[in-house]
Amino acid sequence: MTASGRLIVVSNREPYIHERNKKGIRCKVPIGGLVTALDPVMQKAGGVWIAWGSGSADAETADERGRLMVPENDPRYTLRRIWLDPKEINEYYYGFSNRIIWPVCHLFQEKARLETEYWETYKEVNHRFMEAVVEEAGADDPIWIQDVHFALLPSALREDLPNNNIALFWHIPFPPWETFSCIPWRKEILGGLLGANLLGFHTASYAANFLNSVRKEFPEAQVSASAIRYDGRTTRVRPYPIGIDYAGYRALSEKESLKRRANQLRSKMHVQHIIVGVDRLDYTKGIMNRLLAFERFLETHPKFIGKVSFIQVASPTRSAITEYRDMKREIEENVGRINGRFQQPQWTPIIYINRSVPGDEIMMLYRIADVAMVTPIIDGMNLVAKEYVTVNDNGVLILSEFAGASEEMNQAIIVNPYDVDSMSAAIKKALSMTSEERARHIALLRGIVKEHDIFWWLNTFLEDWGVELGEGEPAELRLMAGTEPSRRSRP
Ligand code: GDG
Repeated sequence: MTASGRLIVVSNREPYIHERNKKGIRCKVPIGGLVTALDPVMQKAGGVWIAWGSGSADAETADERGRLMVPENDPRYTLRRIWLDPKEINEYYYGFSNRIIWPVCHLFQEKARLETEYWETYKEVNHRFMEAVVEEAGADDPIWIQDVHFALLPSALREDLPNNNIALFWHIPFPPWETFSCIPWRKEILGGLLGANLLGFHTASYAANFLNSVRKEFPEAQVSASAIRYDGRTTRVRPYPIGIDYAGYRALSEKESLKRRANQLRSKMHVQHIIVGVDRLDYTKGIMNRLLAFERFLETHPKFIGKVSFIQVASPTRSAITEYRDMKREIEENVGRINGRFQQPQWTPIIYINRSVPGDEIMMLYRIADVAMVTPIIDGMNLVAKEYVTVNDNGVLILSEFAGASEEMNQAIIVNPYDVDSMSAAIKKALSMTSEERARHIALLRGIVKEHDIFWWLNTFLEDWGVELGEGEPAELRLMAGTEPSRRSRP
């Protein structure tokens, strides 16, 4: 492996968002697996992260080219923000990414809105990002593109950067060709991806689905079990199951203040058992069926009435999209119905939290929950499953067989998220396990998460990619080399 230049990361969501409110400007770290996973990597490696500047105070906290150093209190790398207008946001992000690629890749074809304007704007925005990458990248800089928002970027970059090492990681499932092919622009999307030297997916089956789609759409390509030779270029295609910052989560979970607050919360709840679910409020996450399974459990095991509460964090996401608003209404109606059916003056069956909860409170919920239900209908990986077993010392994980995480974490209680009865039985099983059984269960799962943490994922990916990252130059040196300090305006 040879030493490489600076790492250039491209993603839709930026890792630091500046928002203006009545009190002034606040810097937020957005929720979601991608930023959770990649920020520690960039903090270690340095480089440039190019992303959509989505915050109301993003422009005033960056320089005239949209650049600033992050994180604010310990600047380690450059964030280059790209500005999108409302039409672009609507058609490229909410439209193409979230109403075409997202539902189709999660096997919800019937939710896909195959609008040509979405495709046209997606192409334009990919072109804009391409220009920014060309401006930022030197000839030796590896370019790591994140996710479905930039499928056209690898090929688009080849005109100006023919020899750069380009990789793309696809964070969601890749469906079978029979499903993917409902997208009219499927060939252009696949062709765009083939500009990369390396394509990563969470699981072997997603990688196999991608390879098979290329076989179907590009019969002239030579496709092996892990590589494609097409148009004079080789693209390697491999599975890399993403992990979490295991040591970081462990350290947090062992903080005395967190333990104390968690114990206080637990004792205030006056129930014997707590079950937790933590998800973005997305139709892929299986929240509705999970609530129905909890209802079925109370119905069939009435001795648990008054003794177990279900805490569901459903953090808001993509609420501009009709399907998300409809699903939210349906879930909230059912929370109300189930609570109305079972509630007692001293006890609430389902505690439903529909806002973004601070990270330390999520940790507390993980710690106090005897059971975590991670039951997506389908999910690329699912980091919540990994976070829970890392933070909790004596709990039980109920995991969907259709979450990418179930490939590695098959010692969890594995369920079919469509099957409400079997999920209800899984709750019974989890709540009946002895403390020793639970301790063994969690230790086994934790071992897997520890072994395949985010740094394992990163190192395995980089090694296959042939990229070696330095420790990152000190921030001062990079400032001298041309990055303007951000113009902070504070009231
Ligand atoms: C994609 C793929 C893949 C959630 N609510 C709150 C909150 N969270 C945090 C969790 C976890 C993350 O967000 C969600 O992780 P997922 O893995 O479920 O991610 P997606 O956003 O669906 O992302 C997924 C991932 O990419 C990585 O490749 O695993 O399959 O769909 O970290 O803890 N965090 C806080 N408040 C909340 O209310 N603080």
